[in-house]
Amino acid sequence: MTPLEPRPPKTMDAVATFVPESLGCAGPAATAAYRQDGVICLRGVMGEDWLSVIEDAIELFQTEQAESDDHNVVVRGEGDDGAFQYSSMMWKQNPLFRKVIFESHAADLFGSVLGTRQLNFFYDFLLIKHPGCRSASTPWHQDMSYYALHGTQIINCWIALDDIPVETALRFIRGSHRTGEIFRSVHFDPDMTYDGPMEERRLPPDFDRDGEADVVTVAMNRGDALVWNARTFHSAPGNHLARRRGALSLNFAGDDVTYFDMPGESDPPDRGENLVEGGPITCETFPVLRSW
Ligand SMILES: O=C(O)CCC(=O)C(=O)O
Repeated sequence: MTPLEPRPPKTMDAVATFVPESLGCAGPAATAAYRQDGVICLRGVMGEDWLSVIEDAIELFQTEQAESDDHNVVVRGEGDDGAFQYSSMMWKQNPLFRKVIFESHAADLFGSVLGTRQLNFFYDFLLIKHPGCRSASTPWHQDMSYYALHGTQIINCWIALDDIPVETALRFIRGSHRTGEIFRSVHFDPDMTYDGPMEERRLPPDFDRDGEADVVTVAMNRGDALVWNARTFHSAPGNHLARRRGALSLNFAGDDVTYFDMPGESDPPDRGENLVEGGPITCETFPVLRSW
């Protein structure tokens, strides 16, 4: 993996940051900033009560499930002390991740940002940059490139499980969700490619070489969350720290989202049950969590 060159701090503005109005509502200022910028940071969304359930879920996953799970990917860069591990759709076999998704206030809070009448759960995604996975940078990408979905109301709610200084924090291109263009999927493992990628789509621009790019970032505390639109470009450096940089991302879909019978490999690879091109996505794999 090629480490990202750190950008000079003066070229990076801060992600708009809010304290939620209540456990289940981000508030109008947060929603307006999400619409405008395509990314916001919400402070203290998960308390230690839910964070400890998430840690137990990870423990169960690592000790009993990860090894036999096809969705679990471990990438170790040459010379790195630690690996970059990521896994999705854990809720299907892990009752503790299910508890967080179905019983916590997450759906209320994140659904309030999306402003939708119905909220479907799309998938869970665990990302652990183990200590010293220095070269495990995450390339510039839009989540939407990987999804077998149409629509604009898809959010990634990325909950920090550790304190994350700017050196290892995510970076976003402010407002990039509004261009309408979806670019080609790029693999997080630089030695891998997706089968049958949609080649009519352009490859993502290299924003690290674009001095004009409006890059925003934010340092996070354990329990804070970033909420971004699936079309917003983002990337992240590797982990140079001697401690874990972990996150649990919960991905939700709203009213305008329909199934895309995408040619080639999607990520997550799960396509739901009996979905048809342009039709609703509600099924066992993408259940409705809330209707308002
Ligand atoms: O944690 C990271 O480094 C990358 C996260 C990300 O890009 C994603 O969840 O889409």
